[in-house]
Amino acid sequence: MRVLVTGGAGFIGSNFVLRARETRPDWTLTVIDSMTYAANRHSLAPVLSELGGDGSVRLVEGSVADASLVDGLVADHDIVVHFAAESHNDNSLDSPWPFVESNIVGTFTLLEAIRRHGKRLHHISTDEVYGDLELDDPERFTERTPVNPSSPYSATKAGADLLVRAWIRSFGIHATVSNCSNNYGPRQHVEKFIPRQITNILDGTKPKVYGSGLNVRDWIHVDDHNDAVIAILEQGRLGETYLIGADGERNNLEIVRMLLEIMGKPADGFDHVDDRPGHDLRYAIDSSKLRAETDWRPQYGDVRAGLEATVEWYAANRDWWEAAKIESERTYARLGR
Ligand code: TDX
Repeated sequence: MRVLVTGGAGFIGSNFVLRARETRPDWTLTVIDSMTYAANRHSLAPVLSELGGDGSVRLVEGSVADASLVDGLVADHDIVVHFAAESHNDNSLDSPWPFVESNIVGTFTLLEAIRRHGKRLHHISTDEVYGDLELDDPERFTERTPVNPSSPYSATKAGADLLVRAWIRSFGIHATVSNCSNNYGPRQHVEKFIPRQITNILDGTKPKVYGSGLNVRDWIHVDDHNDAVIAILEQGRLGETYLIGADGERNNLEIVRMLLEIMGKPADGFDHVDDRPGHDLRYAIDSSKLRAETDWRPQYGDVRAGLEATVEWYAANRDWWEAAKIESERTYARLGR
């Protein structure tokens, strides 16, 4: 099977490429990535010949919103796994247009190529499209929860999801959608919560918690997410949406205290900073449908074990993150967070 991975030099996409290389050696993988600040060629080092890797993956630099480039690539592959997106909420509050362009125009461009060439699409999305839950709400998000996004980022992801659903219904394209909860793991950009705090501690700076820190996220290790995507590709029903989650609900204070403890620092060694405008309170995923229809089960049952491995990765890979850290903290200083 020839698989085109959009956004394959980003966090989840690059981990998907490495995971698929390991578990599906018969697949041919091509990456298209616009190589924005959020991408890192070195994430793909084991598979890129120019970085001393085995040369098993081709990296094409370009945007998913580039219709002629996308048309040629889609024509040459059997399936497209669409990770490419602008993904950081804080950036979408500061500058929303790149989110509309990548997430909405990019997904539209891909859908049109998929329709022309009769290929299969798997569209990667987020639980944020459903808005947020109260802390004490007994319900979790399911595939039937109505979309209700809060931020420019989540609105563009909800828009993209709806485009995919419309192309399935109106044009009969072969596609599936997955909405996953918060990912963590190696190769995540240091602007995100967990790597920002790990690298702060490694740099001798205190972690920065927005507002009260009582906001809850449903954490999943990136390899568990990508194994679920592979399960949907192989066992999912065309036209369906699947929610991916690993029952990893923790509030931000619990995560920061766990990181401080893992890294041998006092549990109260963090700062509270200004809250994010419109900050979603809680996300929580019910992944019963995925578990009923595929044999996928998360391998990292325990968030703490996953965090320990992630801390080790950042400690051992300073070269990978150091330059991005300087840029990212410059942006946070400007935003006052
Ligand atoms: O320094 C920080 N301090 C802090 O308290 C940062 C960067 C974040 N936070 C909080 C905000 C959130 O409650 O931590 C939580 C997680 O923040 P992010 O890592 O920015 O993730 P979130 O906004 O929850 O969105 C993430 O999960 C869903 C991804 O960035 C999205 O792309 C994905 O769709």
